[in-house]
Amino acid sequence: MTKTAFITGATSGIGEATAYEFAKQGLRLVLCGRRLNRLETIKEALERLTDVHILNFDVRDKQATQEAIAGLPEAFKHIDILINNAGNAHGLDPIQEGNTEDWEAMMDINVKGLLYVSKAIIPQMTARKSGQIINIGSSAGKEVYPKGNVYCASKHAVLAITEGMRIDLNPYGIKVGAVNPGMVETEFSKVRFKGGTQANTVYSGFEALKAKDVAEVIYFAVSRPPHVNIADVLMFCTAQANSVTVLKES
Ligand code: NDP
Ligand code: 8X3
Repeated sequence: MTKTAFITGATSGIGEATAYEFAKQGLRLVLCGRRLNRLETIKEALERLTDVHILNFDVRDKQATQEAIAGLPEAFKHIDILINNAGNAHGLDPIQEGNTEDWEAMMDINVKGLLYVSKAIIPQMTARKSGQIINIGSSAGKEVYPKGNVYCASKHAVLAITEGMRIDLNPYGIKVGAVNPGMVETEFSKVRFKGGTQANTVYSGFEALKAKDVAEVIYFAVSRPPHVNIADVLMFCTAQANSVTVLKES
């Protein structure tokens, strides 16, 4: 039977690339994000390959999240795979200079939003005793780097939530894992620096991961046989050794 995958943050970057990768493999898709025009364009492109439904909501809004998922049409209600990807960094400041609105955005989207989406979808997985959840963490969830403070905290939380989910959902046979990339060239830095010029140099002088590189690993995880769960993946581009060690051309 064709599986249905629910991807948050599918309007750009890793989420969009995952949608393309899954569509190529024939998975039915529910794609989410706040930018409706992007969702519509992606749906139009992918409908040649698979069935696609789009949901336009902000993961910070608990009620909108619950209602969007509860209102899914019959053909898309049965969700086999949840990819919790929506998220971003907001700002890169030492803690003493941090902006509280940036802090709230990161905790509300990366942590609470992931929980709201999961809460709305997990009950059908426990009822069926099957399903798979992949949370997109980060190398920033494994180590803290200068000025990363609250973004790193949000991704450490994603890792803790992933481990907690894996334990609590173990009796139900639900697979839970995290894919944790290092630097990926997406809209991420444009969002982090609010469109400022700092974003222009983040990926210069080396070849960062592409969104497709991460999407391929996510597809690998969801295409394993029933007895195999990819629990945790840390992936970097070759030039990156950890959060602060990146070999750049001078
Ligand atoms: P992008 O900025 O390209 O994509 C972020 C996605 O999240 C967009 O589709 C955006 O959609 C969605 N999103 C953001 N805020 C909300 C919200 N409040 N409600 C619903 N959707 C939202 O960045 P990436 O693809 O790089 O990021 C995807 C994930 O990967 C994030 O969790 C990020 O932390 C993680 N990551 C990124 C790395 C990188 O270097 N790029 C490295 C490691 C992890 P829209 O704006 O339309 O709502
Ligand atoms: C994104 C990677 O190093 O910019 O999660 O935090 S990093």
